[in-house]
Amino acid sequence: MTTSVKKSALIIVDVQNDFLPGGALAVREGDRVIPVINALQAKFELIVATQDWHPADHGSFAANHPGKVPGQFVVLAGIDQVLWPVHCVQGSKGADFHPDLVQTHWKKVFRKGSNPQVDSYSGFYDNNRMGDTGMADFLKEQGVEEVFVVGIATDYCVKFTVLDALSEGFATWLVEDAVRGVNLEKDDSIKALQEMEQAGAKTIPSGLVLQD
Ligand code: VGL
Ligand code: ZN
Repeated sequence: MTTSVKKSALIIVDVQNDFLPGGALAVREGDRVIPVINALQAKFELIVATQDWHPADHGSFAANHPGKVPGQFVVLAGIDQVLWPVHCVQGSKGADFHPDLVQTHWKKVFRKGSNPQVDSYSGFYDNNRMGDTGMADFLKEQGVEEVFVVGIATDYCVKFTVLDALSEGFATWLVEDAVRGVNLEKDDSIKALQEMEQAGAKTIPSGLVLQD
């Protein structure tokens, strides 16, 4: 869609209760993406979602590193890891998708972050690129050439999903009003958008996608 005839997929990243207002790792205005994403879904034949899905002993939780608090760093799987509050624990309400998010036409959900030893921001690969959710192969088997990425958080899981989508050869669009960021530092989302564009992603407002 949108100025091309490539087969497209919508990738909905981590629209889970813990990332929404009132959640354990609440993203400001995170809930605002929901009506936008619901409208967009009507435009796509192929929709997939990612779900942050951590065991309680996950190494990205500050609570699992005595003396550490969220925002501090440790080394996890050889990579600098910022520590988070406990969030998206497998089977918890915080890990559920928001009830207002329409799920009826999803083809598949890709869970990530289940290995306690490494975090997984991208919906494709763990942060050390060892674990693979299978999403790249799935999309390729479906003939997808182009992906539109939406959801939370612009500066973490959305960004790394976009960068991996590009590295897998997908033409990649970021729907700019269908994402929100954590912004540990106030410009993180803006920087993330610049990084994604530099890597080859295109940004587009939802209005243009809906018009098509
Ligand atoms: C996310 C921080 C930790 C995200 C997931 O979905 O962007 N951020 N886990
Ligand atoms: Zn997480």
